[in-house]
Amino acid sequence: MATTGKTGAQEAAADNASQAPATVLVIHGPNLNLLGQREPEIYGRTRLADIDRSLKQLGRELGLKVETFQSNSEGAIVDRIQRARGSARVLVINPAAYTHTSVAIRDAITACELPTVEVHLSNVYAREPFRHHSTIAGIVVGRIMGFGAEGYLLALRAAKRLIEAEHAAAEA
Ligand code: CA2
Repeated sequence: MATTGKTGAQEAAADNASQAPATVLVIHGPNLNLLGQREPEIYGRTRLADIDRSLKQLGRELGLKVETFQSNSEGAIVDRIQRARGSARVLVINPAAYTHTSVAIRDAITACELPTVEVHLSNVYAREPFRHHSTIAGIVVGRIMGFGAEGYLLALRAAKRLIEAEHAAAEA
């Protein structure tokens, strides 16, 4: 896909001028399609479709367009991140198990140059040691974990703040 070649601040200025709502892309990694159907003691009873519906509703309230994407495939997630460059303004991602293993997803996030918020339903530090390492922790703006499905809504509010900060920087 062609990119605009603009910086984040230039994108912000363009959004402002056109009054188009900024797009936030939310990506859910492998097995999150099972949310609410298995292991509710760890991941809660809320289904992924309910999370996506809540995100779109909050997006409307915040003046944002929310696009959601789930895949069990690392390559499909990399492809979706690449396509977001130049169209989305912020990336919110729960890479699920790929959090702990994927250099490819880390490299895609770096290449797309989008400010990124990492989300986890559970507090990974209260779980097995292999969940303590995140390949993307060092390149994201911030991480939200341990608040269940609510964490995605907190991340969307954080995304709104990031976009507002870019607008302010573009106008300064
Ligand atoms: O806490 C999180 O959000 C995780 O990213 C979830 C991943 C896990 O591998 C990470 O360490 C932490 C697992 C997602 C699997 O989701 C399921 C949902 C329902 C039933 C089974 C798995």
